[in-house]
Amino acid sequence: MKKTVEANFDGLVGPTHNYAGLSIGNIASTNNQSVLSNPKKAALQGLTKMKSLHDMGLVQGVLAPQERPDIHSLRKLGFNGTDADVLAKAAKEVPFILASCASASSMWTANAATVSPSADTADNRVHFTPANLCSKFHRSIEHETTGRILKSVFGNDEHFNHHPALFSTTHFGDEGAANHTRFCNQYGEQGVELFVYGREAFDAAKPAPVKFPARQTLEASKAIARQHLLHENKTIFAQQNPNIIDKGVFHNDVIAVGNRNVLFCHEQAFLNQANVYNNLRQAYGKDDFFIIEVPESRIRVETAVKSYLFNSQLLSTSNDSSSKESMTIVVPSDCQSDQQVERYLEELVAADNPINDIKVFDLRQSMNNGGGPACLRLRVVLNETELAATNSNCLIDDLLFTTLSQWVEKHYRDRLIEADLADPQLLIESRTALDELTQILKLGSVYQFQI
Ligand code: SUG
Repeated sequence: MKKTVEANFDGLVGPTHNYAGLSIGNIASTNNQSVLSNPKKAALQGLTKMKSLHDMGLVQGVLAPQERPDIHSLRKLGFNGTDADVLAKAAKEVPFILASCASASSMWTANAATVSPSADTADNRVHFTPANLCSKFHRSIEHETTGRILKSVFGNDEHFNHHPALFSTTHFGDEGAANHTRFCNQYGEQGVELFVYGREAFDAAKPAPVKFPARQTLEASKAIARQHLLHENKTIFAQQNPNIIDKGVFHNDVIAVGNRNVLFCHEQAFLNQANVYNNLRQAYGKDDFFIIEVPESRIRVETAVKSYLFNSQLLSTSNDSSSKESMTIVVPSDCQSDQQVERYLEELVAADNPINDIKVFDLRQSMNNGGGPACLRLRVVLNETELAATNSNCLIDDLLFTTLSQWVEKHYRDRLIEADLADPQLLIESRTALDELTQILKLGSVYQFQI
């Protein structure tokens, strides 16, 4: 078996990072509407996490941000004239739509796509489906550019199979890897893919949240599993508990995380939770499957949403051939602000399970919009041939970290409020920065202003 790794591709925070309160159902986003943002700090916080994972010996990639404000979308809505005219008219008439077109939300690459490793797919290629993100307008305009960026990072047809996003209607609402987890023995072996959905779109009688939207549908998850050529007996569909969506769990990765033989989740994460566990154990097939379930009496769902305990990364720190599993849990510093959560984490790493180390990151800029460590990364399992076929200019090493940090220092503002989004100078700064970035990462022309 070829040496296989799980690479994490983090989204680089874009120059327009701001707090516009765009995501109903995402409590942090709503609560922080109009707070002053710091795009420079946000980007540097993200880069620090990337560098640390690289320093741990993991393969860490970076995905470029998108062109924002998205003048092209505004023009599609009838605004015309020069770019400055478009911005001024949109700011006057529809400030909320301008804010949507200026969001740096592509930074949360857990929502960029669903990825199935070649060990799971019938054509032995790595499959990618960019998420249509059609539940929120500001995110629905990401998938075309996301597709182009993914193709320029994973640009070899022999190893990579790129699909277009699903139909952009809420019947097929798809939020990508945030609702998808893979379990396996070794990364290079066939795994079990778990798709978590919020509702069934074509059956209104089925359970669904009542207060906040269920962003992912079963129909979308099944379509992805079909087009990724997954094996039926290794694919599981589970419904998220609708009650917790109403408490702010807008993606499954806010309440559960998995890696290899470990599922770490809240006891209320899923509907019919015991069935979900049985299905997973059966599909996984070996008896070393760990389910670490946190009871409500220990940590309430609301506390999990606030601290983002489950929006953690579980990183295997032992190599494939080692028999003893060893994992590090990467959590946001917000977990330290809550005593119960902090105490729980101390017990977790001391207990008899594969998780035995904690790494804490200050990701406050992203967290204010509901984006923790797991939101910021897209996992791509790659064997050595596939890794060699990946655009190596997008893999973090000491030099790229320094180059990107300097690039951020040079181009990013350190304060941004909503009124700035209409500033034509911000658009020029953003395009100048991204044009330079495509050269650093050798992406070719991926942005509309370059095509
Ligand atoms: O889609 N927030 C993002 C956060 C995405 C988190 N991703 C995962 N859980 N994987 C969202 O709700 C807020 C933007 C604003 O309000 O300005 C936002 O889009």
